[in-house]
Amino acid sequence: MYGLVNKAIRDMVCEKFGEDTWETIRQKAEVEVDTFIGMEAYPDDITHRLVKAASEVLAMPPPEILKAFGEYWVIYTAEEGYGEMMDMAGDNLPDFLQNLDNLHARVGVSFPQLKPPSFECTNVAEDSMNLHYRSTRQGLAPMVFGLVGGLGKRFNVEV
Ligand code: 1DX
Repeated sequence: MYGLVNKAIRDMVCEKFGEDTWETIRQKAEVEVDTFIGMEAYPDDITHRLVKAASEVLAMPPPEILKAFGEYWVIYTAEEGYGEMMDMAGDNLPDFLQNLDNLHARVGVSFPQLKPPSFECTNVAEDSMNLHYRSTRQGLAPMVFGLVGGLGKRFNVEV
């Protein structure tokens, strides 16, 4: 995954628990890199090791780490250079979710190593829809609950 993801994990841990906790997690994960480059692709294994180590150090199950990270990602990317892109994706929850595949397609033009997940919306009604998440990656589904929750906060709607 692009370094932006690992950088976001690092910044979330540092923000919520401090640099020392991050250092403990990084060492437990046997990750050599400390300063991830956002636009560089890293092996997915690094991300998975960081999540596993964070779950051990923080005594939280991995799905909870992933959920918290999903919420954080929505705020983080809006503040770390992708605010305009996020604004363009829609100004309400259903529009945003229906535009996610386009957003990823646009990112993928500049960053060909992106492996975008797909979010398909069906049965879109006034205040409900079915959201189908498909990914080439295993194990990240709990993050999607956090992502959608983060979007709910962004658009001031209950999810
Ligand atoms: F509901 O893969 C709201 O590396 C949502 O299954 C869901 O393959 C918002 F570094 C720049 C860059 C780069 C911008 F410069 C990513 F290249 C992308 C910013 C999306 C904001 C997907 C990240 C693939 C990396 C993936 C969970 C789970 C999608 C993470 C969340 C808006 C993003 O994101 C899975 C990769 C961006 C960028 C957004 C994602 C890769 C999402 C959302 N994904 C890279």
